[in-house]
Amino acid sequence: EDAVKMLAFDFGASSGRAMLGTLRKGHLEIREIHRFSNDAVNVSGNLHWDTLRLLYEIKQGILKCVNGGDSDIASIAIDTWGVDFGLLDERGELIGNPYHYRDKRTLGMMEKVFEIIPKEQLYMKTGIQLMELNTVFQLFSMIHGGSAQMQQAKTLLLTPDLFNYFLTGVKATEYSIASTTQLLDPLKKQWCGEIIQKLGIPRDIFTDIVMPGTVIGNLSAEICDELGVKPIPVIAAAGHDTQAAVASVPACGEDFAYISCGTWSLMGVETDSPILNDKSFSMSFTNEGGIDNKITFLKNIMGLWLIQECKRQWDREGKNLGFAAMESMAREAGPVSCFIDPDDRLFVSPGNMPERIKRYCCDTGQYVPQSVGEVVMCICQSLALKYRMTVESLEDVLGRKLPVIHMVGGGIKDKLLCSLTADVTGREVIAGPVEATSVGNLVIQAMALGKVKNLKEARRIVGASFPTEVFKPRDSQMWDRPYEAFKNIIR
Ligand code: LRH
Repeated sequence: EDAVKMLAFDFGASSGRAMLGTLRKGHLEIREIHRFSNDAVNVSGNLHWDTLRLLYEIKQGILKCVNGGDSDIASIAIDTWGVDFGLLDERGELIGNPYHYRDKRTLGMMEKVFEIIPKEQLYMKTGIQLMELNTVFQLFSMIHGGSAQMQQAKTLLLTPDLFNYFLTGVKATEYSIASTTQLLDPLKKQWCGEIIQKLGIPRDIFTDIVMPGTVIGNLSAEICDELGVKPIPVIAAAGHDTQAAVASVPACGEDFAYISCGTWSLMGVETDSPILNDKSFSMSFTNEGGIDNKITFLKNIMGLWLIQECKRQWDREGKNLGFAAMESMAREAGPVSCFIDPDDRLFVSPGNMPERIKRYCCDTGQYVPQSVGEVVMCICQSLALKYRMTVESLEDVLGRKLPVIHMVGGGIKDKLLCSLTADVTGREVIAGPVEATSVGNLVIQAMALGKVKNLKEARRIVGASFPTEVFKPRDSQMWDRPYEAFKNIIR
């Protein structure tokens, strides 16, 4: 029969999973093989990823898949969060522990870079939203601080490419993840040599760019030996999780807005070419490289990080609440008249989030949320209001209406957030699939294997294989006044 099996590894900032996908007669079935938490580690004041543990989990995933009877997988692909990287020395060994994009070393680096390259110029040349966590500012902080690691570095590999290298021994940079660095020319789809050179970053640490769907190589002989498996092809699908998620949006037409809901909320549209003008710059939209030559024109919004980080604090205090419990407490609390700007700098770093949210409300002269339910409600309302602001800005830049919003990703398990998004934006929300990134990763693998023609067909397959839930807007006018209050708070 014509079934094809593929294995997807999807690493988010808070958890990772291995998903087995089976594509049979235009239908994709997924099965979770392995799931694990991804915990950032603070070492002497610096925040790092536990990269070697993640490699261990990849091996566990492959083993569980093969030992569970599915040794006949056609390919493997890995997607991860954006912007972060590892450095290799001249022998190809990893130098140090890769840093987390929330590490404080980038503090103040944007201003320093803008002294060398004015911010409008940096935006127009890369099309990327100016955010402190971008690779460009991470690298500059190392150059500026005289980092010994940087002096030793021969190769830079972004996180998914680093894992591809650990698995195959091949060094390559996949285009979608490269575009998150703010060092890529979005028109030429090549490294922006001028920016790299002006900032004093060594040009030769960057490897060649390969397009999504490229076969990187087979599992290396050492890995096959260690795991007792056959050499399986490793594909650079979309290295960037956000692009995998967008590829999974089950829309039929071209005209849709999406929100990829995870640690971040990535909200935008798909376009054929980058939008680089004064409006896109002043509204802080990013042009990231996607699948099938598409550009995702979107905004990074803080997202469920706010809730995840509250949960971590409440866990430390011994409250031990699940996300579902937190959601029902928020429903019980009902609408609260206090709002935060989810993207305020105050909320970027890890720590006591409920306390910071209360402080924000107090400093802005608003009601201070008290209970768990009120804090969670304050976050969900504020996110929905930010989505409304973002969809209105998108319509402004594009000059057309966006009546439907597709929400995908783990965050849609929070139905309060989905229904608030519909109510507050006054737009229909179509929610699903939940496993958007893994599903996107799998359909891109299927495209690479020649089993799916293009993105359009991939989306049709997703639509036919996974359920969606529709949220119609209710009482939207009720949110007009809160929206005005919200806009005043965020300036
Ligand atoms: C979401 C994401 C996002 C990036 C951020 C660092 O997981 O990839 O697109 O901006 O992580």
